[in-house]
Amino acid sequence: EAKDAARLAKQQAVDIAARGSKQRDKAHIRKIRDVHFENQHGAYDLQVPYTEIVLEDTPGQGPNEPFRDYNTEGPACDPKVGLDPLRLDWIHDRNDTVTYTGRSRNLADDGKTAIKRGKATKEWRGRHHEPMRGSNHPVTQMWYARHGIVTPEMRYVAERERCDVELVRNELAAGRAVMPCNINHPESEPMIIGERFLVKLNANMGNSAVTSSIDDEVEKLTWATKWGADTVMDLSTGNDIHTTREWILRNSPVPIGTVPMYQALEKVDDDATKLSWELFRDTVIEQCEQGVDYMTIHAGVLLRYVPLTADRVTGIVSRGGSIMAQWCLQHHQESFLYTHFDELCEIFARYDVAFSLGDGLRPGCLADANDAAQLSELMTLGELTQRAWDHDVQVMVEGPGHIPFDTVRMNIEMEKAICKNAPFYTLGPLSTDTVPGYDHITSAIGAVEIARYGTAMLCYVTPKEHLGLPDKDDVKQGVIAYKIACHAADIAKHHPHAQDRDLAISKARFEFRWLDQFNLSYDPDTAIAFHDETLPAEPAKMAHFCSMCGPKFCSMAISQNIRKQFGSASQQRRVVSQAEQIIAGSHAAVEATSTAAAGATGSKE
Ligand code: IRN
Ligand code: FE2
Repeated sequence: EAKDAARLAKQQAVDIAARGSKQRDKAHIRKIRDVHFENQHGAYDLQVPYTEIVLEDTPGQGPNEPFRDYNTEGPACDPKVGLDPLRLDWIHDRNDTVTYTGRSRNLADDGKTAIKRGKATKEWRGRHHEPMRGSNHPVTQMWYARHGIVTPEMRYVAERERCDVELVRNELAAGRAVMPCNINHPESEPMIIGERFLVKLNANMGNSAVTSSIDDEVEKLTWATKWGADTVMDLSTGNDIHTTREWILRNSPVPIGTVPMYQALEKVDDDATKLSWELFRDTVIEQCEQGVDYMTIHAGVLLRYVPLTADRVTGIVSRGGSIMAQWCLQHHQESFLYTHFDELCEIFARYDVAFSLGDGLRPGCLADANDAAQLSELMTLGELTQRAWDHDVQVMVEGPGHIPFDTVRMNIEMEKAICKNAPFYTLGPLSTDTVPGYDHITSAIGAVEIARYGTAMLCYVTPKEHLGLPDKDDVKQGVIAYKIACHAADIAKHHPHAQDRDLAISKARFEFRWLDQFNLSYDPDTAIAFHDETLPAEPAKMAHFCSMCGPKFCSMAISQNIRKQFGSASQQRRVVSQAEQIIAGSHAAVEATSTAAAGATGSKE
């Protein structure tokens, strides 16, 4: 009997969840805004996606405007076909690249003209772009920005961010923002990371089992972007690493990041001593050709910094950082990432890959925070930032880790000073080490603080951090926790329009427009499910109460009644000002009495 009850409860939960996501899909309408744009290279119709959240009428007052939301989901597609290469024409029209077939490095006989405007998916598959020989300038958005060229990519993000395109160009030129968009990932929708723009969130995809299918991989990606991930890092290791990444890239509307060191280590059977610059370089080029948009490079882990971690409680907690530290010690040599950094810049400049300078010596616990190892590495990252900029290569800088809350602000301010305002990209930071199982929360607390003072992108942490590989639900929990952190920071920064959503949902709440309240949530499914646990009947979606306080004690219902009784706002204000006069009058009377009393006794207060 107990088993039956449990089964029934489970079925009910499933039904409610299904109803929730159906409700969400009905109200969240994907839309396209057509933006006409011309520059020296051509004329374009940019189709910029956004979501419209349809709202109900306010009873007695009329319709409510749909709410416009930022959307990273991209158009849905068949994973085996992949997305349309939206940026292909933009890239070709710049006339600074050529198209090669496959990895054979043969120039496609028909060159770029073979790919017809508009219907390029099939033709694009199996090819990649290289800068044109003879055109000796970097093909990076930073180079274009610095040369006064406004690209379709810049115009596209200006539309998404609802800001002036000149702000976009200016921030890119100054290095205060990055737009990771490899010329070999034309399927991606341009997205910008910088302090002056909406705070972004990255979701990491974990190891993929050898058996996982193309659909599983794409499913994980779409799941993360459905809940609002702005970029995804593919941290897969294992035999199928190249193929897995191919599926992800061809289906990803968001920028994709990797840590190429993981694949390099795979190639030498996990023996860090066997790593070499040549092997690493070839791995990087392989990923550049595939279309990876940004790469974590732990080039700040120098030989002389490694001993600084000897007395730490948790040593080196970065995977990439520990691999490099091991190599440096075993070879008694400076890191090849550091000694060959300029060559890396030259490679990145050829594909417009952005650096994410890794924090290989980030603190792994509060006790190790802000120590000599962490700060020495940061100084080196500052130096490398400038070197990348000298090559017109885009850079962001990775940051901690675990740090006490009161030192969070200091961390972003140090990064800005040392790395000349290059965008900061942080892992949380976790504000305490004490709650495994809840590290999406311990870290989201630190994340809001670091973002409000200027961190441009937050790397999510899931509830499984320190415990195991996150599953689908953990990914969702992590993304939602970080959506909250990003949004709270946007509001704290007084970012234009940031608070609009709060106003819309609060009005809906006060007016008992339950469906609107659900649909305006970052997670409508959970909101509906929680509401329906106690009041599943359809009429409850219009009721002037919920099961929290019941019908008689709903403060919002009482407030509405007050309005009805005392009428308009001006009437209410009159009542209040009368009350204030009465209060002021009585204060005066009290004062007069006490002054008289004081006078009588001669005391002076
Ligand atoms: C972000 C900020 N600091 C570290 N991260 C992310 O951590 C980084 O982008 C990557 O996705 C992940 C793992 O990096 P390590 O452990 O190799 O440094
Ligand atoms: Fe940790």
